[in-house]
Amino acid sequence: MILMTTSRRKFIKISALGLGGVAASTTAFNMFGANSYLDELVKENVAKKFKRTATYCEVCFWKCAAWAHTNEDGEIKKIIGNENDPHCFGRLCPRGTGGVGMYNDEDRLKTPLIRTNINGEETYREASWEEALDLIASKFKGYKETYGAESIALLKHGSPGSHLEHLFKAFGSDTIAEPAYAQCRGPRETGFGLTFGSWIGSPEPTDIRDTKCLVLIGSHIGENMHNSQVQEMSDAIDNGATIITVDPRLSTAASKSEHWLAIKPATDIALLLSWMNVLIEEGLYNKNYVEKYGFGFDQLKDHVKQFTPEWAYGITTIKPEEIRKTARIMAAAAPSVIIHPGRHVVWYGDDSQRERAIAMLNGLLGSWGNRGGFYFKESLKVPKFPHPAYPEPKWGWKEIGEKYPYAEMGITSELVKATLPSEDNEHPIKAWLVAGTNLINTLPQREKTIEAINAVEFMVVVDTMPMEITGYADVVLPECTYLERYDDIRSATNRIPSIAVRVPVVEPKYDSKPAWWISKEIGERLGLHDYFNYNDFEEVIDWQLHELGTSLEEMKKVGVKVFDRKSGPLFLEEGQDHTFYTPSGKIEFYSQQLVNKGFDPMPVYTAHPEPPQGFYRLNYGRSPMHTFSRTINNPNLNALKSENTLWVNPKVARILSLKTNQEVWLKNQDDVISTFSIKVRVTERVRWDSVYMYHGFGHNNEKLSRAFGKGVSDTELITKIAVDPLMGGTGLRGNFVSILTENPHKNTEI
Ligand code: MGD
Ligand code: SF4
Repeated sequence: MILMTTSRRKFIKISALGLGGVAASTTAFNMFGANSYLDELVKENVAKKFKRTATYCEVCFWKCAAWAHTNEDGEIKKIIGNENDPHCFGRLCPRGTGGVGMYNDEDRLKTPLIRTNINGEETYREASWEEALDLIASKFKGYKETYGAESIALLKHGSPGSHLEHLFKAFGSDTIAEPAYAQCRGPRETGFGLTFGSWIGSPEPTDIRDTKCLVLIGSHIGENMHNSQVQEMSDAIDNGATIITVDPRLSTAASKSEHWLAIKPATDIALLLSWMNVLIEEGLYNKNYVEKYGFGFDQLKDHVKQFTPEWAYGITTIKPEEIRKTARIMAAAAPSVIIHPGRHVVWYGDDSQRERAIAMLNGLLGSWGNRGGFYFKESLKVPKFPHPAYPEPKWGWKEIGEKYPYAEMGITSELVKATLPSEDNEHPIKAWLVAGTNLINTLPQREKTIEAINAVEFMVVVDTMPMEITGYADVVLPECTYLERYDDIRSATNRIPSIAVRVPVVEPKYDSKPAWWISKEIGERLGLHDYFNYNDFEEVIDWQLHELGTSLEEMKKVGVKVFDRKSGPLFLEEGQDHTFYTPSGKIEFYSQQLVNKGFDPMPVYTAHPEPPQGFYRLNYGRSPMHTFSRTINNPNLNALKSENTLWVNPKVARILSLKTNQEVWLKNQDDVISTFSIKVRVTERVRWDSVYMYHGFGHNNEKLSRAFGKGVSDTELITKIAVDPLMGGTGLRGNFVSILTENPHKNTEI
């Protein structure tokens, strides 16, 4: 079955209207980890000739602070890391240095577009901002009058999201969700929250630079390229830290590890339970720490007694001696050991419990609050620019769809469901505003997403690029890129609190505008002036910075400002009392609150479906050169990696007579066939029971001139999900594919 996009809301391939493009720059990059002497030289030259402007990167969500350099003609020539930034330590990753490609991309959205029907044919016409914003405001007013403001949903990601969230809350809608929760980090926040009473957050409070042992479970630092984390890992390796990687694939991190445990996919909880068994049975856990800070250790001891390495071997395929050896290495390093929580952790539906097992293992080793383990993070609270209190919505994301007791943010997939017409839907969603998220390549079960898009009465998309999602909109608003705008002050948790500013480096190209302006303009039309009581976002930032004891003028000069910690030391003192934000005030090895809500108090292993004969588990991950689907068309980053490949084990290649570079198509368990082909890469680096590809490729909008048709989209093959009963995360890794060597679309027009 090929998923086509024909419907009432016909997908329109937005044409490259407006001004001609500026030539793409594919200059050599200052690659991450490059020669520091060269770096200095470049910085020096750059400082002499060019003007520098403070910004922070939006290529991914690590938000590294940077200096963008422009020449006398106002052209952006270089972006380098801000030397005082704890997120990047003065260096950007290759994606960050390629950020200028977002600005240069000639395929960018150039002007507002409104869906129209000409001679029975749906198309877009260019519109003025005035017309597009008036239309949106009048539609929003209408929905509010008839169904309540709550019936308008915001689906968002990244910086534009916070501006639009302010608009939505001022208007009376809290029907808001983002994929960074239920498709990404949600379960780890639940698992760690239940155990330590604290979310992990971003950046993760992992003291990697001082660790003696780093355990990565399906988290491929080095490929997912979160800047300071990668740099710290490289320092830790230089300092002799042991790296243990648990991954069915020899990832870059695994290749740098003393121990690569090529686990059978979907069995990680069994390994975690048996590691706990070894630590407890051999008396290797951190006894003083557990006694002082732990709750429910005796129940845990009883619980894991049965989960011996021999038991785990039969499930995980990891040999008992390897399980014991690695548990002892962790214990020897403790408390300077990190079992990393990972980031994209929605895998098999029992993800919050797997994350809880990871948290409990850290608890047994005493790494939480200890040097080389997890530090106590701190951030600075940026005061809100004064505005009236938000009205109280009658319902919002919490009331929609299935209820998940530990959901703490909106669940995108539930918003999608609530948009589908159904008689028992008490809270129907009538309109969507989508900002900075390409839902078509982001949400699993694409067919359902498209069904919801067909059902929604009015849809606005705010994006910088003609991504797939824009082709379904009624109104498309072109946002300018992060290099052309102000955004919120960046304040994130870290060892020390810091703030960074994003100042426009250049004027917005074409007829694009920043999200703060779009939100304000819609807000003014909706009668919400008091929530947008400023002319320019510069005023908001300057006011906030003065409240923080600095100013925009100063921040333009320094880009980043660090502050002293106020919450106390980074780590626990020997024997120090400490209260955790859990019901017992301790680290909860046993969770009564889970029992009260009908869940297992401690994680258990459950077998997950296996690939049927002739199928392989579809495993996917990040390319170090790209972020999701957003960067694939970026001229600089596309030049580094333009398509994904299918990693296939030599054993499988032999059975199917596959060769490296051979073109194949994939068909999943629900008969969905990949739209495009993908080239095979035969490699021992992947297990025989799974295949692997980078996420984000396989774009099907021709207007993405570099990305169209290049590689396969993992998302289109993810038609089956396993939902986490604790917080609603959508487990994506239970999909299986067979490999087709003949073009299945030979006689079909795609
Ligand atoms: P992208 O596909 O990169 O990721 O989900 P998304 O954030 O939706 O889409 C980003 C969109 O933002 C693009 O349309 C881009 O053009 C637009 N954009 C970029 N910059 C700006 C800007 O400054 N302003 C505006 N208005 N728009 C901008 C990511 C999500 O995907 C996450 S967080 C994870 S961890 C999951 N990963 C994942 C996976 O690995 N595999 C599969 N199959 N699905 C996944 N879904 C999740
Ligand atoms: Fe940008 Fe790389 Fe930092 Fe992400 S890690 S914000 S892409 S420099």
